[in-house]
Amino acid sequence: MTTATELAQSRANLVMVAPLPFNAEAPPDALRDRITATDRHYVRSNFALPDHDGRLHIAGAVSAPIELTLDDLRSRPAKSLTMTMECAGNGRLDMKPLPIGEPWGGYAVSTASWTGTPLSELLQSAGVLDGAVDVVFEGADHGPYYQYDDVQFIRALPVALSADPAANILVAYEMNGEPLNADHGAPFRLIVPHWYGVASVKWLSRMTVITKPYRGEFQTAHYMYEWPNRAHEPVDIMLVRARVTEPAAESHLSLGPCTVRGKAWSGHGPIVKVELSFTGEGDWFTAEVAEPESPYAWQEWSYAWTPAKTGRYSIRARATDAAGNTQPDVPPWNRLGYGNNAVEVQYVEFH
Ligand SMILES: Nc1nc2c(c(=O)[nH]1)N[C@H]1C(S)=C(S)[C@@H](COP(=O)(O)O)O[C@H]1N2
Ligand SMILES: [Mo]
Repeated sequence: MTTATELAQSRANLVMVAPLPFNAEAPPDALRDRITATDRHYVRSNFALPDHDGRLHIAGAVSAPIELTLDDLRSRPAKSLTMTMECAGNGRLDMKPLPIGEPWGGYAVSTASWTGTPLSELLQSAGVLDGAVDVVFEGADHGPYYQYDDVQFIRALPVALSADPAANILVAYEMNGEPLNADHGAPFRLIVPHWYGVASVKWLSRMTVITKPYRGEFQTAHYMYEWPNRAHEPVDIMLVRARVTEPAAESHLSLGPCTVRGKAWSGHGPIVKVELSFTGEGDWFTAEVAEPESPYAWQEWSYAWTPAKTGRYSIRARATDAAGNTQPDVPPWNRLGYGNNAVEVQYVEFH
C-alpha cells in the first residue's frame, strides 16, 4: 500500500496538469537526463488510482487460463529494458485550434528502465488457441468519462504482436529498479515499446484473448486520429520527434561557443539524423547523434554552435528516423489533438 505521504513525495517534483485524476508533466530539466528518475517521470491517468486485488488473470481463447500474483510473476524469468514513453497528447497545447483534452505542454515524455515478465511467455503458458485476433488488457481503474458514468480503462493489441518475443512487451513490476509506485501502475503494468504511452496499460488486472477485433472507448473512440479530411486512424506508434534541452528556452547567455543538446526518438526506428537551424527558413546544420541506450530509448544529440553576434536567435531541431520519417513544421491537426511531432521553435538571447 502506498501511504498519502509517499504519494505526495513521488509527485512533489512534477509539474501538475490536473490534481484528480493526477496528471503531471516531467519538470523541463528532466529531459536532460538519459534515464528519467521515477519522481520526475510524467504521469498520465484517466481515472483516480484504483484498488487492485494483486491478481492477474489470463483468460478467453486460451487452452489453460492462468491466475498470477506478483510473486508468481517475480518467480518467472525477468527481462529489463529502457524505454521512452510519450503520451499521444504531448504537445496538444501547440495545436490550433486547441483540441479538447488534457492541456499537455511538451513534457509528457520520459525514459525509464522497466523490469518484468515477457508477455509472449505468459501467453505461451496460457496457450493461445487458433482463431485468436486480439489480446484485451484491462486496467483496474474506471470512472466517469465524458458522457459516460463509468468506463474502465481497457486497451487491446493484436495477438501476433503480443505473442512475438521480439516485440519485447513486458508485464512490468519494477521501474528504475524499484517496485512500481501507485501512479505508474502498481502492482504491475504493460510496457509496450515503440507505442504511444496509452498502450502500456497500468494496474493490469486481466488479459483476455478474443477472436474478433476489440472495440472500446479507449481503442476506437478516443485515441483515434480524427483527421479533418481523411479516414480516422488509431493512435499507435510514436512519431519521430526531437526536443531541445540545452540551452533552456528563452535563456540569456553571454556571447561565445554554446553546445546545443537535446533528445530525439521515434517508434519507427532509430534516429539517423538531427538537423539544427538558427534562423527562419535558413540553413540546417547536422548534429551529432549518439547511439541509443536501447532500441526503445531516446537518443542524445549535440551541436557545437558559435553564434556570430549578440541578439536573439531562434533554435529549431528536426529529427529523421531510419524509416525516413521526418518532423513536419506544422502540427498534424486532428480533433482530439494527438501526435503533435512538429518541429518546436524556441529562442535564446546572447548578450
Ligand atoms: N489503466 C490505465 N493505464 C494507462 C492509462 C490509464 O489512464 N489507465 N493511461 C495511459 C496513458 S494515456 C499513458 S500516456 C501512460 C502513462 O504512463 P505513466 O503514467 O506511467 O507515465 O499510461 C497509459 N496506461
Ligand atoms: Mo497518453
